[in-house]
Amino acid sequence: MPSPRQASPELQQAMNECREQVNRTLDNLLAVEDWAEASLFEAMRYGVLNGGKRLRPFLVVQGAKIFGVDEYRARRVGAAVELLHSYSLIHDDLPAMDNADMRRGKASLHKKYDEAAAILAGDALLTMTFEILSDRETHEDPRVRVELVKELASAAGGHGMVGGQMLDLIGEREEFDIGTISRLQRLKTGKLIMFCCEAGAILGKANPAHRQALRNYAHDLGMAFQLTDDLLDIEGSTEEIGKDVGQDERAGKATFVSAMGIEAAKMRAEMLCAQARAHLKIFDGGRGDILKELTNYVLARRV
Ligand code: GRG
Repeated sequence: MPSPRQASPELQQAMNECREQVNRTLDNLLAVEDWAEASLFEAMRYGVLNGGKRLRPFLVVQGAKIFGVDEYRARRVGAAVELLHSYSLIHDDLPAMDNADMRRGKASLHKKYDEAAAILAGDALLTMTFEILSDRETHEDPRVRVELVKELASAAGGHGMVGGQMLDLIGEREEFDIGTISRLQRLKTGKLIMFCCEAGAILGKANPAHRQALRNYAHDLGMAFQLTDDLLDIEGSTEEIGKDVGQDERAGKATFVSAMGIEAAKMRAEMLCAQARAHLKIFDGGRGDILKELTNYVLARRV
């Protein structure tokens, strides 16, 4: 198998800059004052501002850039997605789900605080996501705001991330075929990543062909990202990924790696990334180049 290329210094720099800007946006959105319920906001801040690659906001910002969207707006949408993503990680770590003590190299939220705080912080982050998307500051056109809300609700709900999480839990006690594993991963990880890329097209009122190209790219990138996540659970270290490794195997989870083996999973990730890059050919003048380059980061990532 060819070894994955490293991400370029330009991509690393763009990702670092975006992460810092998004962290500032998140810090502002989660400002806490001397309220009686301030402890809830402390827990929310802990769950969101405790590291994280901010890959999903990067996808929103880069997708939006293709269509010349104002970066402030794109960053708001990216930050909103990150709040929702953080909620999913907080709830995923709860004893009723993955029962994980560590997240992003630190104590998971229910370990740092308690289970009630983790449930409520997650709930508040999820609802805040939609408060931000529906705010006029995100886009002046209400149709754009409604579309963002609808598409994200659909990506994150019962036929999206939450449905995927349910399949993930069922997969701990049932044997899944490769088709069901594929569905699980598309719902749990893929749909949110697809929303991120599509959000740029929604904000920029892109034509249907451009919007579909981004959806196709995101589908393949998301599946490759999940594959590398499964591989890191086997081949990574706790220091690198900031959580316990070997969790999937211990929980008897159905993944592509358990179904196909390590080498076949790596080849599949390579193939998906090549396919993802091909979907971006529709964008002229190098407008899709940074997203193309991102596929190398996904293949090479150790975190
Ligand atoms: C509890 C409703 C509910 C959903 C949970 C996202 C999720 C669904 C579970 C997290 C476990 C997991 C491995 C999901 C696959 C998606 C994934 C790779 C999440 C981790 O995303 P990263 O690597 O994390 O972008 P950071 O920490 O960088 O933000």
